[in-house]
Amino acid sequence: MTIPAPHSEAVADGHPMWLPEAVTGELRDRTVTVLGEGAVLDTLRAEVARAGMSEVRADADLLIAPFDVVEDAPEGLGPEAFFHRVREGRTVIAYGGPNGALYGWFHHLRHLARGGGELASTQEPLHELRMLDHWDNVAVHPHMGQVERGYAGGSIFYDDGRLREDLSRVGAYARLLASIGINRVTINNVNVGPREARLLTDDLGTVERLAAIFRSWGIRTHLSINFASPLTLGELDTSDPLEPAVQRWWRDAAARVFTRIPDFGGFLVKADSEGQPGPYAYGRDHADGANMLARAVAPFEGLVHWRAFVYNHRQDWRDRTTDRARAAYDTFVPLDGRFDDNVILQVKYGPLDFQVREPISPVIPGMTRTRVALELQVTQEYTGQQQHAVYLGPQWSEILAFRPTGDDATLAEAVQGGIAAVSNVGSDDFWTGHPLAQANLYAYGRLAWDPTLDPGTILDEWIALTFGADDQVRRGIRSILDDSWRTYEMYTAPLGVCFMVSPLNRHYGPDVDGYEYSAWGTYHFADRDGVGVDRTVKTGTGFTGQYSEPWASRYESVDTVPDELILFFHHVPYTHRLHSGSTVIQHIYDTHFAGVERVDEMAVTWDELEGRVPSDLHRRVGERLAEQRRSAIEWRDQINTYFWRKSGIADEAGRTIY
Ligand code: GCW
Repeated sequence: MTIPAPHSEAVADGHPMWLPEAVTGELRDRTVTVLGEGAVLDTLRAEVARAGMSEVRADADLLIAPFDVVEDAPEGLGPEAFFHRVREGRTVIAYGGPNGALYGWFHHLRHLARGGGELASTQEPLHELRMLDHWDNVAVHPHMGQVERGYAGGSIFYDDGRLREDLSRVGAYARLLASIGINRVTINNVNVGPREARLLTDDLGTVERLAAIFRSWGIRTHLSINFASPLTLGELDTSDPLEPAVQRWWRDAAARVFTRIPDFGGFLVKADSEGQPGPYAYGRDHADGANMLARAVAPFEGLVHWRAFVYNHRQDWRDRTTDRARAAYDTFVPLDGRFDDNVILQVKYGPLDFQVREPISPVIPGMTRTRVALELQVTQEYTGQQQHAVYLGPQWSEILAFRPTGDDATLAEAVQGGIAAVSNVGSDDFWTGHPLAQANLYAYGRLAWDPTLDPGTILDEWIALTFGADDQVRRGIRSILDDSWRTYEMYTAPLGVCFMVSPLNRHYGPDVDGYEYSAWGTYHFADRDGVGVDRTVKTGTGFTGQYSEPWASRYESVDTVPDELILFFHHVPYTHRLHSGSTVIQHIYDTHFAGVERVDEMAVTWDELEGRVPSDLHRRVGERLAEQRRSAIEWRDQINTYFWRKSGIADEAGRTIY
């Protein structure tokens, strides 16, 4: 398919992200038959009309129909599955249920954008639950703003205390999410303030309106709740989960929501975590808390996503026996088997907090009798805050392909509760601040659908759907984004040591000791001889013991730990030699110099695309690359200087260190 020359599409609302009108150009004036009824199929009918297709009763160029009426369609598949065949100029999309029909349609658009041709493909998502969480506040938070860790302007839902009047952008967003197979959305921040708590009570109308928009695109809506609501909303004097009045309060609250929103998804809960209330106040545990809520939503087939992000955030840095990395496992693994079936334990991919490099959280393979969901962060809190071009597809793909017990199931297969991630969109004209960060949202959806997809192929899809068929654009953006995650890793905190970000500047930019003497439990322990955290069983915090074999032994020994994680697991001398052949100190210098050089190359490549992508978008990315370069140099120089001063060991190549 040819997409017309670059232009800034006239969309009142800003750039259309992927799926500009041009994508469906080839379908104009073609005929289609759509069989089936219901809200999602109505949406699909509007889609084909929008593409300029006309509906006919028979002999259409495109037939969209349920599996059972299509000859040689596959059998035994679920409602989200579809079969897509293009043969001799005719296209068939056979579907299991309405969502499958929609997903098949978007699969067809992807196929056309990448050049079309004959094809026969059957698809079904690995996981039933593919979710995006919004950390959007209804009321502007004094420190966190409208969207916590949001880097793309305001919220697309709320503005300064209320639901936006114009929700057309939410509709456009829901369509984009449907195009990548997302079927669940949580519409408010996990840190639930007093204004947000009212979404569950007198402001249910807001939830209802958003749910109606998402529903038409096959997406179910969830709400983050505050565990102490019965108490803080002034109705009871306790929120003890074992107290019958509290249980009744939640049952009533759930009944109210489900009466108005019958396909409501359920509750997401951050409890006893970073100051949020929870069951601990009453001497109860997380299973008591989660099950109480689960029983309130169970009659309506609702779910409770209970987050495992629980640790002591008021730690004394002098105390070497407490290890934040251990916290989630120590808290939740003893509760394995006690959670109700409709509880999903939502676990961040690493034991700390969405760092550029962490080992997999041992909680995920450790909870064999609990439904566990993997949580990723599309919003780039610790990966450049949508100022830096960092394509996270390769990181997620590595996480999903990890084999927690050696050769058995991958992590993607092990997470029975599906996948969730924090969204990165906002009111910004380009949706994501950095236009190239759209690729992360796109990739998240695609990997949640099929974790085995190649991140490079996913990029090709996103590029084709967004910029059309210009191969120079494709090659340019691929060369900028393919290794950008590793580039970011090169110029920031080295070898899995984590953090080193600025506490004062909201985690943006370097501050090597910024968290070193803080209460947050994220330390690197650099001294004149070495750096890293001893988390071994033998001499350290014992964290490596939370893994199964082969990882427990592999991480325990400096001889077998992967280079990129050595400082997460070990405190080693600067002169320690890595598997790569380099010493730790020389590795730090080399990667930091090379990282900045790679950013320079990214900027040159981007310049060459001028005139081939919309000019406003070209300008925005250019500005962000300049900031990325400035910031990368700052990282390089602060990290290199810090370690040179600590170690007194010079750079072998004699480059400038301050
Ligand atoms: O990464 C940290 C963020 C907090 C966030 C928290 C969490 C919503 O810095 O802003 O709070 O994680 O995941 O709950």
